[in-house]
Parts: sequence; structure tokens; C-alpha cells
Amino acid sequence: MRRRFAVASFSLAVALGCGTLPAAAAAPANTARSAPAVNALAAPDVDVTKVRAHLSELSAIAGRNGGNRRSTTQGYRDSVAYVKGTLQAAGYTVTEQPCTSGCTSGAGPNLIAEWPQGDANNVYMFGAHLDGVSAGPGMNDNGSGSAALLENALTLAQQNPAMRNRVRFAWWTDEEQGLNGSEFYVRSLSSTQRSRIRAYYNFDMVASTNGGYFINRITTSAAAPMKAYWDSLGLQPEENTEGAGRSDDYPFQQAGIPTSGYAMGASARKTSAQAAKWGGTAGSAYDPCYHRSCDTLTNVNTTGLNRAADGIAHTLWQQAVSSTTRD
Ligand code: DTR
Ligand code: ZN
Ligand code: ZN
Repeated sequence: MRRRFAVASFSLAVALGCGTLPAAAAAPANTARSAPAVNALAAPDVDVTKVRAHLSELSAIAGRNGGNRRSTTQGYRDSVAYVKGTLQAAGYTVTEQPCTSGCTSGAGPNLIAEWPQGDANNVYMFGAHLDGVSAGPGMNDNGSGSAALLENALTLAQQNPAMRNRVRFAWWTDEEQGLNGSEFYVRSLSSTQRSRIRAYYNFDMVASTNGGYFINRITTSAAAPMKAYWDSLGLQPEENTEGAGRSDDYPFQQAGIPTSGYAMGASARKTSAQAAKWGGTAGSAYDPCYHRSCDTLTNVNTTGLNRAADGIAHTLWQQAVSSTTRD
């Protein structure tokens, strides 16, 4: 029944162009003696309208708090309260981790939410920084990653599939002041806890208005499901060279944990070859409002945001949701 659903949703997804990608769709039907499918269950579509609704909440929070969500401000603490309350309402147990060393004085906490099913010895983490800079509301940087992740967590809870592995979500504090929240988190883990994290996926600026389709460490096996999804949409993704070492995947990478993630780019300029394949303006920044007051709700590329949100779901389902077994 699940498998029929997966196949049916695949054709529907292709027809709608929303690209749900079940790994087993290409497998021949008559494979009774072969190994079980790795994952026959397709990820659901993540509703980009709902992702945008989370962004609107974060925008309103900035508006009530002097126009920004910097880690040391009430705008950040209200952002934490919004994400936390929304997750709790969906059934998550959510932990605030105060950053007690290495963070800016007065920085708010990291927020960690784990879906309590699947093998706790195999953890797949998905993270985004929730803080912004003081110049503006931080809608692309990084309301986009934060909101895409939140709607994925809600979608997982709502679907409640049988789980093979553990999924843990994180919203980081104080990234803009030096990757401090994520670095504190990685340092707070014992070596055993670190060794259980099979991969960490980062989402920082996934809705740049003149963006490209970038994947961190694109040739690694951790990146494979992220790349497979964007490949299935024909996006021809490239390595995220601009963002290397500049976001919250870096402390995980330094600790020897496989990392990947999506990004659409910051202040670097789009090349003419990139404009030819992705559209947009060659010679202009991927995000012309990077760290500026104009990083508002109008500075959000909804198409890119949708493709990131759906690719996160694809990766999460591939890595952690149970496969359907064959006879
Ligand atoms: N961590 C980003 C910095 C950043 C710079 N270039 C890129 C490219 C892709 C993603 C992120 C970045 C920030 O928060 O400002
Ligand atoms: Zn950022
Ligand atoms: Zn930034």
C-alpha cells in the first residue's frame, strides 16, 4: 500500500513538476530475490506556502523588536519562542541549550528537537542558524533555512512514518558572530555522542533572489541524496565554494562528521555561465541584500525556497525513514 502510494505520488509529482523522487522508482518490478529496496517510500511535498508563513512570523518578530533578530536581542529570543512553540504543538520535545562559552555575551540559546523514533545510534542532523545580523530582519539570511527546516520537522511529525534512523533538528544561535552556537554544541558532545551523528546537513541562505543551486561537499556520500533531488529537477547544482567554512557545518566537519547542505549564495557574483544555466543577472551578487536592511520578505526567492524545502524532505526520508520491505 505504501509502495503503491509512493509510485502514484511519483507520477503525480512529475506531472506537477514538484519532483518527489523515490529512489526505488527505477528498480525493476520483478526483483523478489534481490536485497530489500533501500527506500521505496517517497518523501512528501513540503508546502512552500507554510514555509513562507513561518518567514512572515519571523518578519513580524523583527518588526516588533527594532527590525532585527541578532543573537543578543529580544528579536532572537522571540524567534526561539516561535520555533519552540510550533514544534511543541506538533509533539516534539524541544531543548534550549544555553551557550555558556564562546558565544557573544547575552546571546540566546540553541534550540534542539529530536524526533523520538528510529535507531538512536544513527542520528541524521539538520540545522540552520536562527540569528540574524543587526542591519535587518534576516529573511534570506537565515529565515529561509530556519523556516524550511521548521516546516520539514512539522511535516515529519504530521506524516509520522516508520523510522529506521534518528532525526535531530537544530536552530543555532550566534552564527553571525563566528559560528559560535554550533561550535559550542559540537564541543558539548562526548566522543560517543559525536560518533552517532552519521551526517549533519546545513541550510544557510536557501532563497537568494539572484541565487544559484549550491551544495556543500557535493561529491561526498552525505551529499548524494541532496544532489540526487536537485539533479532530478535538472538544476545542475555546483559546489558551494563561497560558503565553505563559513557556516554551521564547519564545526561538524572539523569534528570529523560528514556534512552537506544547500545554499543559494551570498555576496559573491553570479558568473555568465551560471546565469546561462540558472537565469538571473550575471555580474550581480547572488543576494544583493546580504547583511542589509533590505533582507526582508521581498528578498525571498520562493522557487528556490521550495526546491530546498523539498530536497531536505527527500534527504531526510532517504536517510532515516524505513524502507518498505519486499516479499
Ligand atoms: N554563513 C553566512 C555566510 C556565507 C557567506 N557565503 C555564503 C554562501 C552560502 C551560504 C552562506 C554563506 C552568513 O550567515 O552570513
Ligand atoms: Zn547565514
Ligand atoms: Zn549572515
